Amino acid sequence: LRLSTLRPRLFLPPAKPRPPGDIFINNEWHDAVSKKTFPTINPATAEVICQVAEGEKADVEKAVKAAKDAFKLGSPWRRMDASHRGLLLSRLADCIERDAAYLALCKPTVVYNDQCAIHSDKGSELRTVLSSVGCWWVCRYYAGWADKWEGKTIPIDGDYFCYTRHELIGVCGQIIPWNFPLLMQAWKLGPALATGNTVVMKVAEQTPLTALYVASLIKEVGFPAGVVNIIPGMGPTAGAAIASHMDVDKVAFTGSTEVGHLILKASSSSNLKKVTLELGGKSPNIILSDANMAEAVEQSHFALFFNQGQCCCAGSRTYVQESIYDEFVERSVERAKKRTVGDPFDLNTEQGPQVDEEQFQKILGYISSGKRDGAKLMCGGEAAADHGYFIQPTIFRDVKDDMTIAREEIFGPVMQILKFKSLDEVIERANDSKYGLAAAVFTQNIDKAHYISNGLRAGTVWINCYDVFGAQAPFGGYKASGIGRELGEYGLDNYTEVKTVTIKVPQKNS
Ligand code: TXE
Repeated sequence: LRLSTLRPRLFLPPAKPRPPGDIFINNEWHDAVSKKTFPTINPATAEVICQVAEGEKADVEKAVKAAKDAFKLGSPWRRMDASHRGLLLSRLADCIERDAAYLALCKPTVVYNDQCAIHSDKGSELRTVLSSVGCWWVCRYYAGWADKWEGKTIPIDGDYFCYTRHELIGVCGQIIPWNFPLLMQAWKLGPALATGNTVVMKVAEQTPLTALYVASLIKEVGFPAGVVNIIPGMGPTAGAAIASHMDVDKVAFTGSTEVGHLILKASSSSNLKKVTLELGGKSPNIILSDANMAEAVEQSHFALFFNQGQCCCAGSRTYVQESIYDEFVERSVERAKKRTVGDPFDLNTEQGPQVDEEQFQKILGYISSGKRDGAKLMCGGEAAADHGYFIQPTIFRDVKDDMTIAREEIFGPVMQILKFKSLDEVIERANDSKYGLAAAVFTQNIDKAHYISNGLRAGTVWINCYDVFGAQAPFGGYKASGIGRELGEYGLDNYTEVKTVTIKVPQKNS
């Protein structure tokens, strides 16, 4: 993606008042049944961008009915060749790639379904948005799987022929967060559609706009009506209605651990729908004394500050071996002070605003708690502008394991640097968390790297790197960080029922 070629596309018409009708059901746009709307806010200015239809239970009912109808035997979607499902996903990837400029750069307007939407509700810095527009890779990856997700023939005893079919689960509820709106949408839609399911997705109330634009692309590429339905709305109303719906066969959720508990409860008290969860983290990032210092400092900076720290797998407990602790802290502070905070649409900006006022206040609260608990504030610690939700890159040293800032997910640009002596000690301390999403080790000693990696209770371990993702490699959490895996072949399991078919045959021969 060359920015120079995209620039002309920035000169788009000014924002028009948007007509209502942002709920995407049956490939059509609907008002909320209640006619309610909610404002979506530009976090760089704290100003309202526009109003968006607010879906609730009644809208979820409509969407689930559409998804259920699209899933009926004999429907165009059920009759479609698997290879054609793959083709549609692949075309969706093409369209997202084609419109990457709109999705990533458009502070002004984009058109979807003859309406205008403004795309600055996330306020992420441009480079991050550009990388999350890379969600087309995920769609393309799963497009390839559509006609390759094969069952088996199984040699059971007796005069029988036995095989398995990998079948769709049915209506899948998908509830996504705001920190990577496009990526989260692609991570959920890719495997669900490749395996032939239908979808009712609730997008985060902070970031509805890009998801709605993608809805218009879903229609454009020709997915049959009702296969994908997208509802902007609030968690306790629209989200909860999906999680407890008797006709939703599976729910996939990414968000807070607290809401993860609610989703499981809703499943257990409704129809025991299958549940996959991708929840919070407090990921340890371990720097051994033999690590390449410059590389470790830069990668640890990236591990924590990437996407304003709003990353479930942020390296938010930086454990540094004692002999290099002071130098590491000093160099990390130097790096953090150089971090450019500002206009998220300026290419030189490294850090934009936090997503909303709630997150902004929550992070400032954690900074106060760090100071109160006796951690030493080395830089930052305050709001970075007098408007919008900007926070200074912040570093604490002398952080102890029992401090709140070392135990809870801050989800902001606040780095905790802890000291350790030995490998076994750091493994034990790293694992002493309710979370287990990701971890990293920096060392030049491969034996130590393996020893620590094998000892860590985390779904992903990076060695001498951080936040390296591939559509092909699974991602998900141990412990309270989640249930199930997304991405890769493993991600298909979560959207598949396995049916065993056994046929009596006159005589079996080996
Ligand atoms: O999350 P919520 P919030 C963490 C991070 C952050 C904290 C709170 O620590 O500071 O969670 O963020 C929907 N039934 N993560 O409040 O509420 C909601 O509308 C059904 C980590 O934004 O969990 C949104 O679509 N759905 C995380 C989605 O859940 C409900 C990413 C996430 O919102 C619901 C985001 C309910 N009762 C936050 N209540 C990650 N793992 O990446 C809310 N929702």
